[in-house]
Parts: sequence; C-alpha cells; structure tokens
Amino acid sequence: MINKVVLIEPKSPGFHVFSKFKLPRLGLPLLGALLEREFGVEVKIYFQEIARIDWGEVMSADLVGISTITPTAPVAYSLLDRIKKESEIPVMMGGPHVSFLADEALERGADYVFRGEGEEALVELVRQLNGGGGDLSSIAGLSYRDDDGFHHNPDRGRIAHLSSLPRPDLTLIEGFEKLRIIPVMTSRGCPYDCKFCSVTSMFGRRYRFRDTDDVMAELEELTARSPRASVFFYDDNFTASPAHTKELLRKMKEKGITPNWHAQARVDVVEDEELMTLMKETNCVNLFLGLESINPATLEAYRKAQTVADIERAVEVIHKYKIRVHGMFVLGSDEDDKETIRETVQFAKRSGIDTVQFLVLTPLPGTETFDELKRDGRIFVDDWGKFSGHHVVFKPAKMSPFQLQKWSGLAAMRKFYSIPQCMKLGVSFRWKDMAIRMYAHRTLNKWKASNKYFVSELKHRYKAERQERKAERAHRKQERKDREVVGISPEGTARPRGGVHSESGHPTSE
Ligand code: B12
Ligand code: SF4
Repeated sequence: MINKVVLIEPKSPGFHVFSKFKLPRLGLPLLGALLEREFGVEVKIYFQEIARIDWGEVMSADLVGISTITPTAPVAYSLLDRIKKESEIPVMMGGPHVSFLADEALERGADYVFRGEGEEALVELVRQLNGGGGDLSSIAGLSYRDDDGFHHNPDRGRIAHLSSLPRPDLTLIEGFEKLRIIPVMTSRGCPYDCKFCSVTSMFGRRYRFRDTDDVMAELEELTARSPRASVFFYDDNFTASPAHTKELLRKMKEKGITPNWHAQARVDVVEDEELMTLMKETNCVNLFLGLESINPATLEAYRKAQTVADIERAVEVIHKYKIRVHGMFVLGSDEDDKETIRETVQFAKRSGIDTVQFLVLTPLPGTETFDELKRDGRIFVDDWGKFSGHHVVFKPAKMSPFQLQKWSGLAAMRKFYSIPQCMKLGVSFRWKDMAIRMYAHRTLNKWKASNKYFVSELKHRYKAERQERKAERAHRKQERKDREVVGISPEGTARPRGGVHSESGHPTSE
C-alpha cells in the first residue's frame, strides 16, 4: 500500500546567469497535489536548489519519484543509485530527459519511467500498486522493468482538459516559503516547431489552456499568501492565443489581482496593441523573448518563423510600454560563424535589451537537433551535466568547438555584462539594471573558474586539430610536388599516404 511518496527535483550542476532565482518546475507540485487528491497519501517534495534532502524521509517512503531535465540527469542518477543501494523502495523517474531516453533510466536502475505528461499514468500506477488490479502493460506512457527485461508501453495521448487537474501545491515543497517568485502555468504546448526545442515533442503543438476562472482562483490564492512575490507565467508562449490571454488579463484587472509578473512570449506579441496595453496595466514587468539570432540564415535553420525586422520592432514596441526585455539567444547553428556571433552580440548591446542570455546551441533529447547531430556523430561530450546551454558539446559546422565556446555563450554574456556596461547604466541612474548586470558579471566569473578544465580541454583539442590540419595541408602539398617530379597527374594512381584517422576525421601526419 502506498502511504507516503517523496518526490525530488535535483539540483542544477552549475551556475547560470539566473541561478540566483530559485524556480522549481511545476510537474512535482502538480503530481503531489494529484496524489493527495486521488489517494490521500502523504507527499513531500525536495527541490534541491532550496532544501537539503532529508534521507530519513526518503528511506521511509513507499515510493520515490525523481524528475529530471537533461542537465540535472547526472545528479538524478546519483540519487537513484543511493536509494537503490540503501533500500528496496521502488523509484520512478519522469521529465523531459528520461521521456526520450527511457532505456537509459531503466539501465541506471529506475523501476518505472514516465514518458511525456505523467499525471494519468501515475494515478494508474499507484492504483495498481495499491492492489487495484490490472497489468503494468496496460499503462500507456509507462516504461518499466521486470524479470523479462525492459518494456515500453505505447505512448499516451496528452491531457485534453488541463482544468481537470488539481492546482500545483507549492506548499508540498520543503522550504517553499523561500520562493520569492511564484510559478503559474496557464497552458501547455506551442504551435511553433523550433528545431532545437523539446517543448513540442513533450507537450505537443496543440495549444491547450486552462479555464480562466481556474487560473484566477490560483492567482487569488497565491497572491493572498505571498502578497509581495511576483508571478512568473511558465507558459512556453504566454500569448500564443491573444484572445485567451486578454481574457485572463481583463479578469486580473477587474479583480485587482495585479502582482508584478513575467512571462515568455514571441516577438509577435507586439502585433496586438490591446494585449500590450492590458499587459502593462496588469503589471507585466519583464518579457522573456526567444530572439535566438540576428543572422537570417540561422533563424531559418532553427525554423524560428521570425525575421530580424520582427526582433527589432518587438524590442522597440515593448520598451514603449515600459516593459523590460530579457532576450534569449542561441548561438552556434550551422549557419553561424565568428562574424554572425559578433553581430548578434553587438545587436544585443546596441538595441537596449535589458538582460540577455546567450546560450550555446545544445542538442537536447527529443529534438530534431539532437537526432541530426547524433546521427552525424557530431556530439562529442557524454556528460549530460554539460548540456546546459553553457558548454559546447557538439562540433559546429563553421568553427571549432573551442571557438564557439570562446565567442559565444558565457563569453558573449561577459561582453554584455561587462564592467564598462555596468558603469554606463550607473551613470544614467539605472541602478536596478546595474545591480542585475553586476550580479550576472560575478556569476559569470564563478562559472569561468569552475569550468576552467572543460574550456582548456576544448582548447587543447582545437590546437591539436589545427596542427593536424596544417600537417595534412603540408603533406598534400608535398605529395603534389612528388607527383610533379615523377610526372604523375593529380588524378593518377599514386600510392595513398593517409595516416591514422584522428577523432576529428582528419588524417594525422606520419
Ligand atoms: C520554468 C522553466 C525553467 C525555469 C526553472 C527551471 C528548473 N527548475 O529546472 C528556468 C528559467 C530557471 C529554466 C532554466 C533552464 N531551462 Co527550462 N524550462 C522551464 C519551462 C518553461 C517550464 C517547466 C515546467 O514547470 N513545466 C510544466 C510541468 C507540468 O512539466 P514538467 O515539470 O516537465 O512535468 C511533467 C512531466 O515532465 C512529467 N514528470 C516530470 N517529472 C516527473 C517525475 C515523476 C516521478 C513522474 C511520474 C512524472 C514526471 O509529469 C509532469 C506533469 O505532466 C520548461 C518548458 C516546459 N513546458 O516544461 C523549460 C525546460 C524544462 N527548460 C529547459 C532547459 C533546456 C533549461 C536550461 C538548460 C536552459 C538555460 N540554460 O537557461 C536551464 C536549466 C535550468 C536547470 N535546472 O539546470 C528544457 C529542458 C529540456 C531538457 N531535455 O533538458 C525545457 C523543457 C524547455 C525546452 N526548450 O525544451 N527553465
Ligand atoms: S522555442 Fe519557443 S516558440 Fe519555438 S517551439 Fe519552443 S516554445 Fe515554441
């Protein structure tokens, strides 16, 4: 009988620019609320970023669940190892990493892996574990192990009515009072299809939203409990249905529930003036925009469905409404080189974007980018902890991994968050912006210090590959000369002199 369930969201492996803001994903608080509602079980959630795991609690649970995204997978597996070594408690895993790599999680020792949305499958599993009858093979979306090996049941359809679910219960998280930003999610899915993003394979392209009254009830409750906290709408594209978003914002305005709020949106948000006005009136402080690049070929390669002109206009219009812009860029497409990266960084500095995130293109399981780079043998790092958007883990087309690391990601952010840039803001009395940039500057220094080894490895590899190429060129030149001397044409059948193939595929010099 399942009486107690412990759920864990593992810690990030390193620093990122917004490490300071502790934000849990909503999956576990939602699943916890559901388990309480359906089975009346005791649920405890550990979000490792804000609370240490109490191992006494874990070891006294009847079922443990671990949620993981790709960069947190190594920590997730080490937690799994410990539970498996010290107990016989069944462990289940879920989240966007294991959803696409269920075999990996089963091999590491997980008993159950939930692929995709976990709510309905979890209820079915607990019902069976409680002796409710049925067979594990009937639970769609579940992968599991038994004496016959690993089993992957067929995929499960996505939840049609999000408002049939309970509201995520943040109070189940140990130390929830420390959360200064409250997450709320009003929808799932995204109608777009960006090549590097796993949202659509996880939550679908059909945009599903919760009933507005359901969201309002949640906002009312959360803002009453934490009147000074701001709200972060986690929706991947908060304004994908402008009519629906406006309905919610009108209700917030009518009821006077207008905490400071932040959301993720696309550049097309500025096409609707009424929407922009309502956003401002309800206290939208910050919009997180997936700008990605100002290289048109890269935007096309990512299938971003936006132009550089759209980006410029969006930043200008949003600023007119006195809303801040957090620009998120992804550098390193097969169309990017040193120049396009430099131009993108220059654009960010020039355009007046308030804060930025320059991520390195990262092949995340479940994306076309991952499938393509893996198929072509271009992924050369196997530590999932490095798949954080801050490390180069694949071979770019127009530069070496070291060059991409050097020019983009944190290096690009260091330019944006440089001391002179901070001083500039200070001189124009933009104290808040200055403080954020100073903080980001310090975090970047910490990142640099803790990733010295990774970067120097890339550098040595780059040097070695450059030397190999140089030697190869010299070797070819010599070969041409030799042919000329003995009178063989370049197309002739001279004995090949290729050396041992290096990992990069370039023959090494003999
Ligand atoms: C909010 C958010 C953030 C926040 C907080 C993140 C955090 N705590 O990790 C911030 C802004 C800090 C952030 C940062 C990053 N994020 Co983010 N983020 C999100 C976002 C928009 C919402 C998360 C959420 O609450 N989802 C809603 C809940 C309901 O879904 P869920 O938690 O996945 O749970 C469901 C299922 O997965 C499953 N499930 C999950 N766990 C479990 C466990 C069990 C036991 C069971 C049964 C089921 C189950 O059931 C749940 C209910 O259906 C998602 C996109 C998305 N739509 O999910 C991206 C997303 C999670 N982020 C992503 C990425 C890549 C990042 C960054 C690496 C990017 C970066 N460098 O900035 C960082 C890494 C942060 C870190 N922890 O190391 C990717 C992860 C993909 C992957 N394979 O790793 C996502 C999916 C977006 C994408 N583009 O693909 N992120
Ligand atoms: S990157 Fe944003 S717009 Fe593109 S598919 Fe993902 S969530 Fe949608």
